[in-house]
Amino acid sequence: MLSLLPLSVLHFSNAPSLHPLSMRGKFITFEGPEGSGKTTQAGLLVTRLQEAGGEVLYAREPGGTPAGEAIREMLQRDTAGEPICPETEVLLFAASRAQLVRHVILPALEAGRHVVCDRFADSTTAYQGYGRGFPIEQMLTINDFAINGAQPDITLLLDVEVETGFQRIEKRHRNTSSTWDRIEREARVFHEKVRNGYLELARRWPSRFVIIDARGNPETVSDEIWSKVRDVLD
Ligand code: T5A
Repeated sequence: MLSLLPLSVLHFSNAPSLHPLSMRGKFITFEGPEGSGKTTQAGLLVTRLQEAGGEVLYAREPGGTPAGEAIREMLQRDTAGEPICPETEVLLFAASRAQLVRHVILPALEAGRHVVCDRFADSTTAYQGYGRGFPIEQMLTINDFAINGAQPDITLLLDVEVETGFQRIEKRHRNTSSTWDRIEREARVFHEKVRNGYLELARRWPSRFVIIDARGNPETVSDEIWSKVRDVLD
């Protein structure tokens, strides 16, 4: 859900400019289980980065390009007209990502913009790898092919109990009359595996991942995120 951000997935605050490699923008990704507050926090971070004088681009996954948004519809809303098999699901997420990286993320970073991405490759490892049970190393190989070297400088893992996340989503569905999407409808045990998978990934790459306790109010969580992101900007 894009609650705090304009419908457009692109967030250019100024005209494009070219920078040497040393001036590349920072690539910041948000990860976490359903309802952990990624979209809320991504919006708050974009504002803080802009207030600090940065040019920032916001993107989300799946989606963020015309092709990616079409894939998103298929994945979220079952628009394919047939059940999506798990292998196809992996490849569709990867296809959306490959397009986003090449058409949006890498050009923005090379132009000196920071990129804030609402989910990225770790989502595939967590959901399709740990959640669905595909071999983790296979997921990592597919991710590497899709991301073309675009590794995040920092990954903010918003960690919250599955139950808490679902209470938030439930409330949002009640307030906005929206409906549960295909992956939200998965059993709680699937979402527990996803959460634990994320924590495993954070143990595997401690220099890239930062675990954020996402149970607090949005302002407290945002302050903690900002203190971690500032370390990367310096
Ligand atoms: N997926 C995605 C895969 O399976 N594999 C992949 O490779 C990729 C990329 C994407 C789905 O696709 C799956 C994962 C997902 O199931 P999505 O619609 O983009 O679907 O869903 P999510 O990314 O999960 O986004 P959500 O909107 O569901 O959750 P967020 O972004 O974590 O939470 P947010 O900020 O929208 O907040 C949810 C609600 O909680 C409130 C908000 O106001 C909102 O109503 N809230 C808080 N309430 C209390 N305290 C706080 N601190 C709060 N922060 C937010």
